[in-house]
Amino acid sequence: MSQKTYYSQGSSFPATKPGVLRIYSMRFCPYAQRTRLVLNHKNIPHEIVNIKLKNKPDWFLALNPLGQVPVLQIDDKIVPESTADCDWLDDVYPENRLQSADPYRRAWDRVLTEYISKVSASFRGALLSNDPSEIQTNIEGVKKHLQFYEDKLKARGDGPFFGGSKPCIFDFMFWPTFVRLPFIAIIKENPAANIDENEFPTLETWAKAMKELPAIKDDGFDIERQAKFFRGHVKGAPDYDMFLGK
Ligand SMILES: N[C@@H](CCC(=O)N[C@@H](CS)C(=O)NCC(=O)O)C(=O)O
Repeated sequence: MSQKTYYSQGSSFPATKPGVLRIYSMRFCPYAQRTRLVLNHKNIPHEIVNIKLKNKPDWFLALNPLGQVPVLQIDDKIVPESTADCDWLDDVYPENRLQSADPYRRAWDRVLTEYISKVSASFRGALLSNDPSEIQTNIEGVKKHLQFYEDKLKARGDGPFFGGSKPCIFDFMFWPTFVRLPFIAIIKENPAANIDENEFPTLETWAKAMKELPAIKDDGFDIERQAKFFRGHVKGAPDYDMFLGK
């Protein structure tokens, strides 16, 4: 199977192979990116099946009635939801452990993960609004939430990562959201909407360290390509095949 093929309604189910881990993904999805990053960081062999989310195959809906990517599958085990996926991967493939052995820290990593929805809500609010004052309020919201993460990371004091000298699951949960923040300025064609990294020096150091991780480098995230996909997506015409093979 080519990892560059997308599967849509009417396609036949690509047969699984015994013992081969598979991720159902979509290249531009931040949640699927979380799971792909963890797979790559932990060097877990896997195959990728890309799904056209606007036109999902029936067999995909049977696998995950929520109809969302990512989903992991190995033999008769199926795990949807990026957070569950990544915890499960970390337990089954313990090399490069990502969950803290300290229960308190582990609990807080989960809290930090939950709070990402606050960043995402303000981010989406800014992206989807055409009202300048609403956009500005949402940009302020993003900044307020970033300040929360800046303070938490600084308080941990053992960075550069939220996991300390090595990344933890939360680092990979947060990255796909964080790395998309320049979208607001790109989509709104307003450089003033850019979030100045200097305002968040601890997060800036974190971002530099994250960019050096092989899993992040290999992922090849490109904000301009992502923005191009997003423009099609909001018009109801996502081009899933965009940049395939490039
Ligand atoms: N809570 C889910 C969210 C996953 C999600 O929203 N995925 C989107 C793509 S980015 C999706 O599959 N949407 C289904 C659709 O567009 O129909 C997770 O963390 O895995």
